[in-house]
Amino acid sequence: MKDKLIITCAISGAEVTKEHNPSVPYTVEEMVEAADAAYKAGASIIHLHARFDDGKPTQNKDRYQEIHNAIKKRCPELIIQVSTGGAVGMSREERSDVLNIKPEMATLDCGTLNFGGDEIFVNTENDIIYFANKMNELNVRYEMECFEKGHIDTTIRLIKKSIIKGHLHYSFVLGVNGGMTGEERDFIFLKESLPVNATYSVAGIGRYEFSLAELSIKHGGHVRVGLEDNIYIEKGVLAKSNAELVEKVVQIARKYNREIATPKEARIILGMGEE
Ligand code: KMH
Ligand code: ZN
Repeated sequence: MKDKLIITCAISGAEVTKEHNPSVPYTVEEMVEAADAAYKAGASIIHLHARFDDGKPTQNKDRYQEIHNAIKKRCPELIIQVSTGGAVGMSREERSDVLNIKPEMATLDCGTLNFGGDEIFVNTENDIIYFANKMNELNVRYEMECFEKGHIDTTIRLIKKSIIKGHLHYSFVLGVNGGMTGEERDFIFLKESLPVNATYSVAGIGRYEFSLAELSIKHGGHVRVGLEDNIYIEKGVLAKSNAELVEKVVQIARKYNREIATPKEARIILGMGEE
C-alpha cells in the first residue's frame, strides 16, 4: 500500500487565468466540477487556491469555506489542501486567513524566490515559523513546498528546533522562473537531501510537468499536476481540463506498475489516517 501513488491536482492557482486556458476554474461551481472530475480521474488531494467569480485570487476564509464545503459535499472522501502561499504580494496575515477554516491540509512554503519579472514570492524565516506554528496549533497537516535546495535545508533547521514536526511531506516545485529547474539531476539532488522517512511529491512547472512526474513515479515519489502548474497536455496543445492532466499521470503510472492511492490510502501514507 505504501507504494501507491498519490496524485495531487492543483486545479486553480492564483496566477494562471482563463486567458491562458479557458478551463481554469474561478466560480464555486467550476471549482467543484474541476475537483470532482480530477478525483474521478485519480487525484486524492486537491491543492486549492480560492478565487472570486471574476478570477481574482483571495485568501479570505469565507470564500475558502464556501468552496471547501461545496467540494466536500460532492466528494466527501477527497483531501483538500489549501494554499497558504496565496498570490505574490500578499502579507502573511492575509495569506493565513484560510487557516481559520481548519483545513485538513495546507501548504507551507519554505523559502523566498524570484517569481519572474519584478515579482518576489516572499517567505522569510519568520514567515515560515509563523505559518508552521499556526498549523501546529490548529492541527493542520502541512506539505512543505521547496523551490530549491536551500528551502529543504531551512526545513531541516526548523525540524531540529521542533517548529516543523509530525510526518514530513515535501513538494518539490521545480521550473518556476526564478527557482530551480526540473532536470533529472535537480530532482535527484533534492530527493537525496531529504530527511529519512520523509515522503515527497513533485510539481513540475510548464514543460517539466510530465517529465518530472515520470521521474518521481519511477523513484517511488508522488506527483502533482494541474492547470496551476501547466496548461498544456502536450507541446502546443491546451489541456481540456485538470482531469485530463491527471489521466495522463495515471497512464504513466501504469507503465511503472504504480497503483493509484485513494484519499484514504493517501491519508495513511502521509501519516494522517489509521491503517
Ligand atoms: N501562487 C504562488 C505565489 C502555494 O500554493 O503554497 C504561491 C503558491 C504556493 O502557489
Ligand atoms: Zn499553489
